[in-house]
Amino acid sequence: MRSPKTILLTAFLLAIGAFVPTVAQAEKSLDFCVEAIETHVSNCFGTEQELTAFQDAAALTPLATMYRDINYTGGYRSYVSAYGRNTCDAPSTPREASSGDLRLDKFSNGIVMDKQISSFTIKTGSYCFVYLYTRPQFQGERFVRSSSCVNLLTCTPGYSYNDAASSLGIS
Ligand SMILES: [Ca+2]
Repeated sequence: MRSPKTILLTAFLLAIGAFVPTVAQAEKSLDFCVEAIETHVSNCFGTEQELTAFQDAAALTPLATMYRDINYTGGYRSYVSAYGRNTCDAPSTPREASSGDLRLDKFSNGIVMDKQISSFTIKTGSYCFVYLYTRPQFQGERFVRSSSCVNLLTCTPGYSYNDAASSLGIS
């Protein structure tokens, strides 16, 4: 018997499938992405308008967004729950959202994310935490925060994690 989660995931994947032809037809660079935090499935588009339309159609609210520059500017990459949740469930899933190697991920402006993140937002009331690691595969120094950080040069006392993250988790 299928669990409610399985049914929800199936519905989500079907919703994604409806957009696949759009992606396949586009010849421009598809760097406007939203990534499902549990499955690591990314949906990428050529413009912010296409990305926003996709998120709206699937009723997706990003739980966290990473930005290349401070003040939530520059290129960005957003992360959502594949199950349509508006909250994180860290107690049962320690690292439900993750990117073990940011050299493989790009911001919306096409720039590789590794050692470039300078600010991030966490959806208010989501109970999500962002974990930044200075080395790939969740190794090295770790920075943890439960609220948005407008400037990684200043929101860490002592040691700056600006332009330092090589992997990240959200939970
Ligand atoms: Ca940066």
